Amino acid sequence: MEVERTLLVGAYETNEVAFNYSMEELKKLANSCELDVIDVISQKIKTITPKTYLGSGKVEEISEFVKDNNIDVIVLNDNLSTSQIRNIQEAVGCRVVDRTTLILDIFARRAKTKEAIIQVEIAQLKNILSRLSTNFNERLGLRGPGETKYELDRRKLEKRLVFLEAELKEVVKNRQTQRKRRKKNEIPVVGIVGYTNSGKSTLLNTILEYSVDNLENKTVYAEDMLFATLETTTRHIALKNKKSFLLTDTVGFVSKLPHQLIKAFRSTLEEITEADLILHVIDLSNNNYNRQKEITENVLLEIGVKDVPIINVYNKIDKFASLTVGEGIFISAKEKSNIEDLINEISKQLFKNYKTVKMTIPYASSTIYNYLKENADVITEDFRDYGIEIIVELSNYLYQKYKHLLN
Ligand SMILES: Nc1nc2c(ncn2[C@@H]2O[C@H](COP(=O)(O)OP(=O)(O)OP(=O)(O)O)[C@@H](O)[C@H]2O)c(=O)[nH]1
Ligand SMILES: [Mg+2]
Repeated sequence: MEVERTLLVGAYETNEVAFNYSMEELKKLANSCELDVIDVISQKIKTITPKTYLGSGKVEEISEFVKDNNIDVIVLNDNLSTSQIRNIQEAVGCRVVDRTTLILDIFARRAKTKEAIIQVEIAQLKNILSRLSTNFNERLGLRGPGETKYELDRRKLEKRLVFLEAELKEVVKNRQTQRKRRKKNEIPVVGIVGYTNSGKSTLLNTILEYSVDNLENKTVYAEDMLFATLETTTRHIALKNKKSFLLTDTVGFVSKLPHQLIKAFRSTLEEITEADLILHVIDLSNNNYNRQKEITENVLLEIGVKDVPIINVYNKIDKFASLTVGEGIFISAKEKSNIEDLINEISKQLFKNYKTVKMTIPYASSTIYNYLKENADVITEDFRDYGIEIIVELSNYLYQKYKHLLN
């Protein structure tokens, strides 16, 4: 495929620092889409021009640049209305896409599992439909045949949307059954969240190395690119003392994440809302980490995370020296620094309700003894005439199950 020559265009009203950062990020997003960024045009504006977003002088300048440099596509930093996009397109004479469409495109390229593929197509369809319907309304009464075509297209797309949503439901059902089964076993779930490229998948891989059973524990894909991960992966982490938890890695967040996308990925993100603990990974080496942290916190609220405790995990300390930025654990997932501190903090939070108890197990019930040796931390054991006396640390689940044996 030929690489498209791309021009990035952005405008800002006040905050230049934040704007420059968002343009840098737009460039990374464009690169993730394999667009060849030729140049960047920015403008400080007083007010947005409703018709073309940018002022007419700027639009003319862009139009000339497009001709002189054989630009194939313009990527706008903001999300514009259909008519704005169309007006700019007509003025500059090349394809124009906004940030939402670009992000959806990246997701479409990365999606591999059936669930992710359906979710992305749903978000794309909704994006197109929202544009089509405004288009349709605008044209209503103006032209004859065009409307009928829009109307037909819209029906077709809506039909496809209904079909996909039903299919997604099916796919998701299976995963939910698995989740329920886990819930029954009372293994706590820890969700890793954070801005894209903050090091979530690397952290999952690193914590895996600290797991004492490493049987089915395959590592996940981690790479220096935006949205390397689109699917949710869960791994079992077994600690010493027979304690264990499930660790879940999932899709990252980004500034101005399209709303349709959050909605479409609801089932993927649901795992986070049901987690027992969240690790919020923050990339300290990024100048804008505070803003990224805020954006992540806002998305968490949007997807309905309310009562889940959160540990802030400041990552990439190997690239950043000062550690006085906030409450949390400071690690390098890549260099594997302070991972034990993090695991201790995770344990402290997850297992704070565990009780250390003394119990006597009759010899006739030695299967219980065997079960506890396998599944709980048996601290002392004493073989008496009347049974086995043990001191053991129990989860609430096991405590309820065996409290009749307590001394
Ligand atoms: N220097 C340094 N680089 C790190 C560290 N942790 C992760 N990285 C790098 O950061 C990049 C992104 O890592 P990932 O683990 O893929 O990040 P992610 O949060 O899963 O990203 P997405 O899945 O794309 O949202 C990779 O190039 C990692 O090698 C760290 O502690 N130090
Ligand atoms: Mg990842």
